[in-house]
Amino acid sequence: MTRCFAMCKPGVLNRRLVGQVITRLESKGLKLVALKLMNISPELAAKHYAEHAGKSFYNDLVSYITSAPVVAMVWQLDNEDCVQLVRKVVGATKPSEALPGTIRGDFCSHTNHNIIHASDSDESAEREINLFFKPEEIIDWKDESAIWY
Ligand code: FUP
Repeated sequence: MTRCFAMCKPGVLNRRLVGQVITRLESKGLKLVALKLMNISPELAAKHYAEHAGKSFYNDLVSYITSAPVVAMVWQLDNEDCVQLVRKVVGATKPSEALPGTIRGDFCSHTNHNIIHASDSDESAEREINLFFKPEEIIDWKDESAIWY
């Protein structure tokens, strides 16, 4: 079993796109095991984006991610491919490189507002899931339809 942290970024609620983003990931067969509407504090933003501290876009990134509520999610798959699969559905970081059919390819046009975050490795997934969710907020429900995906 593997997991991936994902997050609808500020603006997605305003654009009424949360349902469509979740639908893309669900339709692929990914299992939603945690979901939370929340505001991100500057402290949490700094921890989440620690690897980007000092980069030219860092300050904009932190002020954007703290500017409005986000939808934090944990997705799960019963094999080792969860992060890779989520990132395929999400698409490339730059909307100009994200293929049509991906979430970023279909719903955004600027890198700094690229609609969704997804962990880029199993290690960052574990770190980010622990940053955003308590263990009891993750519900690994029994999935009787998994054999069909
Ligand atoms: P990703 O893993 O695809 O979200 O991409 P990164 O971790 O490289 O970047 C994190 C976020 O920083 C992106 F979602 C958007 C922002 N960013 C910029 O604004 N400009 C850049 O040149 C690169 C990233």
